[in-house]
Amino acid sequence: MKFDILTLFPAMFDGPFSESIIKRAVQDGLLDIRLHDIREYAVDRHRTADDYPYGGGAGMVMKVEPLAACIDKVKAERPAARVVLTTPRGRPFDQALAGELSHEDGLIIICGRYEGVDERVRELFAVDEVSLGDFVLTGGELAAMVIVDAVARLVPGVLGSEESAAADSFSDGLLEYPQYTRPAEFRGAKVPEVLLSGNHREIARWRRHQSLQRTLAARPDLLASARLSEEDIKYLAELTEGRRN
Ligand code: JD8
Repeated sequence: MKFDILTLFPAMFDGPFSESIIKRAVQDGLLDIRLHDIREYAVDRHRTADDYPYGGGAGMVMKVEPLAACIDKVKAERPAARVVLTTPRGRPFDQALAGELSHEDGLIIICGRYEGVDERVRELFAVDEVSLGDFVLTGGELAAMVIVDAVARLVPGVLGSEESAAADSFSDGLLEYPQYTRPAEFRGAKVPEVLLSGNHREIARWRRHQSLQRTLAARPDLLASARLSEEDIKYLAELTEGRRN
């Protein structure tokens, strides 16, 4: 899968793609991540990438010419890629969108800065606006890193057979059960007995119940679209019984 990231701050991306799973996937040729410095496409003496907003107001706006020149260049190299613009007004990014994007041939991700990008970028190019969530970042770079990470791990071969995206939180729409490793007791805190029992049916049951409990407590909104069995529904009824709500 090919990622092309358009940014004024390419150095921000040095860290996250140089470690662990993403690093290995790049080395293995499963991912091709390229960074494009938008400032290199500014042709004036000062390589200006921002300017004052028409109509006045606070802050600066990312200029259209350098960004358009950069998009033209990258699109010529990647004609089949989908273009994504990170912005707080975009479609909320979630696991379903990550899955959708992972089937694309390539992604061109535009990182805005300042107060945002000149509106004509959206007008002139077929861009899909994507938001990480309802909070404010200083620019689109961190959002782009999150999108690359979440999409890349869904590309076949990126996760080893050890990992595997199938059993994740969200694959069945519930939060994950608690995890433990050795030692069996630490500072008096014990690993639940059932996990040491070797009874795999009981372990699976316990984990499912933990997932249901946690989802009910922290994210009850997820239960509406979770894939639940008759048993799950019974268990949830038991949990909510006596709460009288
Ligand atoms: C891109 C500029 C900052 C945004 C004024 C200063 C995504 N979930 C998210 N939160 N914030 C962003 C995001 C913020 C950005 C840019 C993404 C470019 N800013 C601006 C508008 C209001 N501030 C984001 N994805």
